[in-house]
Amino acid sequence: MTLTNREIARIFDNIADMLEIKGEIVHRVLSYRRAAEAIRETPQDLQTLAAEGQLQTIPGIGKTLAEKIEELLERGTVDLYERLKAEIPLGVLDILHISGVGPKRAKRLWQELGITSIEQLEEAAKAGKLRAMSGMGAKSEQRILEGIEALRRQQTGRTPLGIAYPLAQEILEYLLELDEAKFGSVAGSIRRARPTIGDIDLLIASDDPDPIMERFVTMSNVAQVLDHGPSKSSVQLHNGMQVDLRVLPEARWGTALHHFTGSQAHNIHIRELFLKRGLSLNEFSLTRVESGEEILCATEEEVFSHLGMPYIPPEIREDWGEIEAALEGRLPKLITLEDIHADLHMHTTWSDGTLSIEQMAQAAYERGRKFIVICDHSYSLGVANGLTVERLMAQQEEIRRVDAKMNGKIRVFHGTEMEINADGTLDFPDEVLEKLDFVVASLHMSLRQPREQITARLLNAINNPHVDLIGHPRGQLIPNREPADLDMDAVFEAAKASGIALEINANPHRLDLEAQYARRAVEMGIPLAINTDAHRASEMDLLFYGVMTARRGWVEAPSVLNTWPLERFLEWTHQRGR
Ligand code: DGT
Ligand code: CA
Ligand code: CA
Ligand code: ZN
Repeated sequence: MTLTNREIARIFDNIADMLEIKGEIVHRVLSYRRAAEAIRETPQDLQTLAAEGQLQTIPGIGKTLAEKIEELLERGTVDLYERLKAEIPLGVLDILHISGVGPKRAKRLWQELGITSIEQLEEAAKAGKLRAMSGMGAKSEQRILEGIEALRRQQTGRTPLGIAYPLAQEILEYLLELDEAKFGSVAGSIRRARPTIGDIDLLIASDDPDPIMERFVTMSNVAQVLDHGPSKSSVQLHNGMQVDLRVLPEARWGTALHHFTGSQAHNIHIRELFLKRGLSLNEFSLTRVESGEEILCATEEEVFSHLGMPYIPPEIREDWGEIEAALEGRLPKLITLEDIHADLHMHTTWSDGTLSIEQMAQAAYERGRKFIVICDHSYSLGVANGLTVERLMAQQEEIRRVDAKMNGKIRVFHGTEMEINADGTLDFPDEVLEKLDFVVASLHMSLRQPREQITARLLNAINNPHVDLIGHPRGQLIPNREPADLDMDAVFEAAKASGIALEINANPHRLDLEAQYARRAVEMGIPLAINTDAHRASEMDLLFYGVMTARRGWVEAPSVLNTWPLERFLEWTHQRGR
């Protein structure tokens, strides 16, 4: 298979990057860089040019580079590239492409901290581990995280909810500091809790928009002002995200918030219903089509009530049946954060967590949890320092000790997050699983297996009577890793038959099960658990993302294990043979 122009250009770019990391003379680096650029712009096939002996007609390509191209076309690689690759991991080049990280820094991250991929860098920056390197501090860690975010945006065009949501809140709060701003809200896909976000939409009620707009377009994280007016302004931030701000009078708040929350499909359906009643709806108001009379709605409740409907929560405004349900008085009573008082999946220093069992228990207690299950990884997940049977049993002693020490303030149970191996086997035999209070089984490895194989693997875990919960069932990572190719019909049927529960992993990188799947699970009567999978205390605060996702999936509190009183939870596990 012959390399294309693009592939050859890419190899030249990689060579340039690697020479730069090695500290080669600028001239040599540049010659590869320019060649890559010229090759990308060459309209003819390099193969054809080579056959005609015309490679040197490309600007920037002399004898040496022409020979390299010929070798690439013939062999698919060149010695120089192979030598460089043996020396420098390719992942280091990905790091080089993060804005704010130059070749010197990429090299030091690799050599001093052993970081050879963007994922590792992200993990280290979040954990505050980059500070160990001279010249790096909390600020530079933050900038690197922003750079990673911007790079991912270039690839997918969307930002994870876990990034966009806190950013939107922060900007809104900053603007609401002004006296002219009466109140405000995040709107758009963030308010609907979509797992990924295109742009941020903010609304503020005010009679005096100018100072608010001025403060907005001059924020320190603004890279470019796209639009600056009294009712609407838009900016692009340094991380690449666009933010739209609308300022409007309080009397029109309801129609505006409803309009800019969307979804578009929901809005269109609602507008049709209004038209049937002789009313036209837009972001400013309702208008009687015949008389032209305007009806203002100061709240969203008023908008819905003009259609004889109760308030529809934003998370379910997707035209997935919520409008019919509202009209027929059968909207679900969606679960709330307050309904949850347990967390059934978290890690400690026994595997890859950052805190001890006691510290995690304390942190959970401080957050109002009444019971938790410690579920560290099992031994097949070597990278996560997974537990052997011996260590698992030693851990149980410590858990019992901590549970006793907590003296009923919070109950601490012993579980595992058991690896479902690539061949479908499970890490612990039944007689070990019987000794645990709760068993989570998860897929982490070989997620790209073909559908039949990976489905059979998961079914094997579901059908094991000692497994209580499947952790993050589909294995996606937001925004970059697609879910595994599972036959979800088969998964749901097996789950139903075995009485097992499925997880909504609350970590915004996962949100797995996603809303639509959670909804199907509930419709089939399969219990769910909303867990943080926390590896540090701060990750316990991400629970609300799981709740938002559940709400988006029409989930009500009784379907969720974490809302049950302890006695009911224990009864459920006992019924399952514990
Ligand atoms: P995103 O930003 O791609 O994650 O998704 P949204 O839903 O935030 O979309 P966005 O920012 O384009 O617009 C925000 C809301 O404004 C959207 O959910 C519905 C409303 N909207 C915007 N443009 C239109 C439109 O052309 N027609 C209708 N019916 N609604 C619109
Ligand atoms: Ca948006
Ligand atoms: Ca928008
Ligand atoms: Zn986990």
